[in-house]
This record gives sequence, C-alpha cells and structure tokens, in this order.
Amino acid sequence: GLTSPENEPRFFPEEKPLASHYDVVIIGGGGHGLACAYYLAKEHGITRVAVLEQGYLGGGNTGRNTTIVRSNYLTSEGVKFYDASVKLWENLSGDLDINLFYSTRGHFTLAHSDDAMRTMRWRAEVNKHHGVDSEVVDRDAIARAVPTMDLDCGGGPAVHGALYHAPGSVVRHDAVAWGYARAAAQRGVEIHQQTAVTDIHTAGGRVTGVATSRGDISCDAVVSMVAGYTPRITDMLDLPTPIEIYPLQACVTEPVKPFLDTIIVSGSLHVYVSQSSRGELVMGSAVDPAVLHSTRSTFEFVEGLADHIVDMFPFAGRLRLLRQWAGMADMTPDFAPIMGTTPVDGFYLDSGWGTWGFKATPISGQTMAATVAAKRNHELIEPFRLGRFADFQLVGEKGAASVGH
Ligand code: PYC
Repeated sequence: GLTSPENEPRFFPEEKPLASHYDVVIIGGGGHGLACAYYLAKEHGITRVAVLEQGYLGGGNTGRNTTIVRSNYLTSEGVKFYDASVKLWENLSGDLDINLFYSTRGHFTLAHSDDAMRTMRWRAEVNKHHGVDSEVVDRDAIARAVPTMDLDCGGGPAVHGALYHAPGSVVRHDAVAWGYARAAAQRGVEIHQQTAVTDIHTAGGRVTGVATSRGDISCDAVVSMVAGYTPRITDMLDLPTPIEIYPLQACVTEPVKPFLDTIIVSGSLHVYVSQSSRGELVMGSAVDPAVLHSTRSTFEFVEGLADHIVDMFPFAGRLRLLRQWAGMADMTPDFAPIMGTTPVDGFYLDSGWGTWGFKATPISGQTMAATVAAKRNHELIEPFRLGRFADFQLVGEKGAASVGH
C-alpha cells in the first residue's frame, strides 16, 4: 500500500538537543565539514562529533559552485592534493551509498595567446610528472571535441589551443552534502542546523569550547570549515589570516538539448561553462572586483558573462537565464587553501577555499580528519599551513585557479 510521508524513512536522523560536550566541534555544515565528520568517524573512530551549521546543510558554497572537479593544477603540492581528491570522488557514490551523478566529461582550459599556451605546457608537464592525465591540444582537437564552439571567439582573442584534462568531471553538489551528512550521522555524528557559533572559548592557549545561538558547549577540538566566513571565526580568537572575502557569482540557463559534453574554461574570457544532465548551461565568471561580504547577485555579472559566452557559442544568445546567485569566496594571496593546525592548540582551519574549494571536498575532509586525530598536519596539507605566509613558502596557484583574475 501507499506510505504516508510520516512513515517514510528519514534521510537524516531527527536532530537531538545539543550535548554539553563533544570531542570535536566542526563549524560549517557544507561538504568539507560533513566530509571531515564522516572520515573522523569512519577512519578514526571519533564519533562524539557535532557539526554546527548556522543555516542549512550545503547552503553555503557547497550548493553555490559550478560543480567542477579536476586536478590539473600548477604546483606539485596542488596536483598531488587534488589528484588524491579525484581518486576519492571516483568511488564516492559507492562509498556513501548515494548516486552523486559523478560524470567524467573532460576539461578544456582554453589558451588565447602564446603566453597562455606556455602556461598550459607547464601545467601539462607538472601534471604528467605526478601521473595526472593532462595534455596540450591544438585547435583542431578542440574543434573535433566541441564542434559548436567558435574558436575565433567572434573576432575576440582566438583560441590557440588548450590544456585538456580527461578526468575533469561534474558532480551533483547538494547530493555530496546530503551523502556525507547521512553517512556521518549513521556513524553517530550529530548534525545541528540553525546553530550559529558566536564565540570560541580558550584557556591557557587552548580551545575549551564554543558559544552557540543555542547555548555553550565544551569540546577538545574546534575545526573551522566555513566558506566566506573564515575571518569572522578567526576574529573570535584574534588569529590573523590574509583572507579577504570576494563574491563569486554563477548562473544557469533554461534547459536545452545536449550539445556540450565537456567542461570549457577560458581564463582570458573569464568564463567557465558545462551542460548539466538537465540540459541547463551552468556558467560562472571571475570574482567580483571588490571585497564584499554579500551573496547578492548583479546584472553587471550576467551582462559580462553573456558577452563572453556568446563570443564562444553565438547561438547561446537566444537562451534565457533561469537562475543567478552568488557565494562568498575566502581569497588567499597565493590562490591556495589554508589548512591544518594553528597557533591556538585544538583549533584547526580548513579555509581559504576561494574559487577552488568544491573539488577538494573529499580530500579536505579526509586529511583534516587525520590532522585532528593525530594533532599534526597530514603530509598532503602541510604545504598549505597558515605559517607559510610568515616564512614566505607560498604555493602559487594563481595560474591554475580557473577563474580569471
Ligand atoms: O577551480 O575548477 C575550478 C573552478 C571552476 C569554477 C570556479 N572554480
């Protein structure tokens, strides 16, 4: 017979009241925070964990990005880290027992000048050195793969070639948050939505708890895994970081018949585009030009983006936009994340995810969980430590950030 909605199995267990103590409090119920909770429970047996989310699960940058996964970075540190993430992505639907619609499409980063071609060759060589499948391709190869694209860009800067990265993929972003949340909750993790952290308590230089909109909690470790809010959290501890917040906007068109089965990025035209399984064009651009703590979306963004999308796909001028939105990006000076231990004992940072964080969800969760369990940085994230800005060991990823700047 038919079941009523009340009798259907819940996706998550019902939320409990907050406990007075947890071993680990994770601030931020996006993909990174939920993944960290999952790996803490699964790989380290740490289950007295609370994920505190001020809004709803995946409502921050996890649900606002353009869902691209890739590992074609410029530095060895970046390539190794994101390659480990791609390997986790590839088995994640099975691991979490949910269809994430992980779809490997191939990823073209277009080069519109000889200088850009040189950077693509550089990236290809670093990628190959680390066993990552990337190669430089010429115009003919792009024309064969994307016959609908105008490689002369309507008289703008013509495409010379591209970095082609076969593992480039897209994945259903909100399913990623739900999948990690359910799998973490099944292992005993508590997830509390509508619960904002308002302060972090310390004693003798170490973390002792957090104040929340629903009362105080004591804990042994706090992991900040928020996007677009990191300075508000680190200000609670008077911990300076070089992070600045810029809005990053995106949009989708109405659905159309499938015509684009790869991911196209152009740093020169400041756009990236893929076609979703529903037929919508999913598109984004560079970060907004000024620091701003806001998720408002603007006409200027749509106008600039449309101008450049039409250069590449003239017929897209007839498509209507369905939705536009913005997220807040924690930008760092070297375009790499800030992860790991901090000068405050028991306080860990997973931050600085700028415009590049979604694809790192599985590996940041896994390496941050290992870092919290061992109380020292996992080797893959050691290069991304906060202290690199003091000792000038930057990880320059600007040339591979995918977003024009
Ligand atoms: O890093 O691949 C990326 C990306 C795509 C859109 C914004 N960032």
